[in-house]
Parts: sequence; structure tokens; C-alpha cells
Amino acid sequence: MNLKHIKNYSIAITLAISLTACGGGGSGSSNSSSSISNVVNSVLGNDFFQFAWHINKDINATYKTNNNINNEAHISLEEAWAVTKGKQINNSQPIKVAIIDEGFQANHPNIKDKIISTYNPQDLPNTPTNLDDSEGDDFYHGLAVAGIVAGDEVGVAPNVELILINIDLGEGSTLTTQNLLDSFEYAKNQGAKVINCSWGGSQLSQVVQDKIEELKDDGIIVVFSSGNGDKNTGLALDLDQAGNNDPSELTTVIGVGATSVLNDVTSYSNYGSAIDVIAPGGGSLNDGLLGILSLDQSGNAGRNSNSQLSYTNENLNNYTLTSGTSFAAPTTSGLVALILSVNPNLTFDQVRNILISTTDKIGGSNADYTTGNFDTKRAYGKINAKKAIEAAQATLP
Ligand SMILES: [Ca+2]
Ligand SMILES: [Ca+2]
Ligand SMILES: [Ca+2]
Ligand SMILES: [Ca+2]
Repeated sequence: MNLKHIKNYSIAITLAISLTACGGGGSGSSNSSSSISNVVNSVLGNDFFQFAWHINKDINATYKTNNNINNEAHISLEEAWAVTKGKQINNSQPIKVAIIDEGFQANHPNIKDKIISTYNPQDLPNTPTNLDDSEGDDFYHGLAVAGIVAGDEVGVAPNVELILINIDLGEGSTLTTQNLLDSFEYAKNQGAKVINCSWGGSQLSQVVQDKIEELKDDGIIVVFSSGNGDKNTGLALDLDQAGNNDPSELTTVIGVGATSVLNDVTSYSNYGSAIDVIAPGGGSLNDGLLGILSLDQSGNAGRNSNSQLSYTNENLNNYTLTSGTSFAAPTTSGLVALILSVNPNLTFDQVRNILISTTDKIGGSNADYTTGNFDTKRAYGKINAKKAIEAAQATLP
């Protein structure tokens, strides 16, 4: 199968950062990442919510100042959480969110109590199901994605239930079309109302596209990340150009690009006329911008000192800063779950309309939303949870 993993983009960015930090010799551009680490280390405590700038408007003041975090970089989640954190408001049943990805840790303390089922279509009938198919990569991409959806301290919708589906992506993958069909079918059979896909890079086969359309017709919302640009330049790709194709362009999915702490679209975020919204995904480390806080393999396992944060306390090793549209998609999937917890009967078109009509038109004078409320690089704008939940409430009888 010809699919690239968005993890590749994320690795490309990480390598670029590492090179900057290692080769700088204490001067020039290396200062940005080392000073970020120093500042964060000096203020880290047990409450990681204070560093979750994507979901918390009242973050640690020192951290905010030293990392140039814009007052409005968050998604106005506090008001939404006053209504719902992911359980349906009429019967308290959690919305179920499936994550099709690679590299999970199902016993991570911040998500373990929310996981209702796991699956690996390439690993049946082995028991237990292999969830960490990550070829020795110390960064668990699926874990970080799951954290942004529902992880304690870092998740948009901490009261949802998670269905984790591991597929092998990236170089040398043996993933088949049937594996993908099985993955989407499993998510549906487990009751998923939202399916997050933080991968792409080429067109899906027609039968998989047909399956996604079937899910749409069933009121299941599929969310795809737009991709992180060219892995050599780190710059965004125009998905409308010939040869640049991604599943996020399908009319049957929500396509999502990434914003940074500066409250604007990132330099790496792919764009195009079929992308729907942008959402916090973390700044490009190439640009010296802070990533988004999510989950690392717990304890000593995982990224730890390789990350943007150089943790010295073992108890802090459960988290990491990362970046990519891979993490903007789950920010949006979390909000979609909140919307559906207000009204689970909304159709795909209704959910999409709520998302794109309640956005913040960020970008200032660099943006132009005058044609159809759509900016070339920022789509319909950045998601706003407060306004989206109000719009969902307005659909109730
Ligand atoms: Ca793989
Ligand atoms: Ca295209
Ligand atoms: Ca779309
Ligand atoms: Ca760790």
C-alpha cells in the first residue's frame, strides 16, 4: 500500500530540531529550543493542564510569556466543558471515539480507564493484540494522538470512550486495503461516532473511499489531518496542486490543518480548497515555536530527554511536546465528540456546518476570508469549542 504516515513528517520536524539544537554550539538558532526547555523545566509541576495551551486559557504565566503563547491560542474550551466533557448530556453515555493509528500504550495512566476496545487487523488472531507496531521508534504517535482526544490533563474530551486500532504505516508497511476496510468496519461495529485518522499522503483506494462514504451516511464523523508539507523543506504543500493528494481532501471527511502558540496557521500545515478547519497542533520546531503538550510512553520508556522538554524528574516522563497536523486532527475530533454529546443525531453535514460556521477567523492582515468565509491557508478558520457547543445546543428541540 502506498500510504505515507504523517509520523514521517513529525519525525522530519523532530530531526530538524535536533540538528538545530546539537549543531548550534550555544548560539544562534539553538537558543530558541534550549531556552524553551529551561523555562519549562523551571516551572513544571504536577498539574500538566497548566501547560496545555491548546485547551486551557489560564496556563502558567511564566510559561506563557517565555514561549510567546498568544492569549487566544486555545480553542475556548472552558465554556464548552461547562456543558459536556464527552458524555451525552441526555443520558450520560460516553461518545465513543476510534483512533486508527500506530504506536499506542493502552496502559498509559492518562488514558487507560477510557479504552473500551483495541484491535490490530494485521495481527489477528494474536492475543493480546499488538498495539505498539512502531518499529522501535521511541515516539508513540498513536498514544500522543489519543492523549489529545481524551487524555487526562491534555485531552479535549476527557469523558469519551476510546477504541484504539493499530495499523502499520510508514516505510516498509505491509498494510493492505482489506486491513483498512477492517479497521473502519471495526470502529463502526464498536459504536464509534468519531474516527480520527492522523495519516495520509496519497489517495485512498476507491473501496476505502466508499467505506468512508458509508460511514458518513451512518452519521459517523471521520477526521483526517491535512499533512505536514514537504519533508525536505518543512514547508506546507498546496493540496490543490497536481500530484499533492491526501485523504483529508475527501468531501466525506473533516480535513484539518494546524495552528501554533502564535494563534495562526503553522508554516508546515498543508492547505487546499477542500480542507475544512485549522486547530492547535503545535508550532514547527524549525520556527522555534513550542509544540503541543501530549502523552509520552509512561515512565522512563519513550522520548523523554529527546523531546523538546528535558525532563529530569521521572514522574514527569509521561508527557511530551510534539507538533504536526497529526495533533490538530484529534483536537478537532475531540470537539466533534463534544458536539455529538450534545446532539448525537446530527448528520455529517450538520457537524461540519457547525465546525466551519463557528470558527475564529485568525491570521489578521495575512488572512483573507472575503471569498466564501474561506482563506487559502486557514480554510474556514480555527475551531472554537464554545461557539460550536452553543450551535449544537441550538439544534436541540
Ligand atoms: Ca510502521
Ligand atoms: Ca489534491
Ligand atoms: Ca471535508
Ligand atoms: Ca516516558
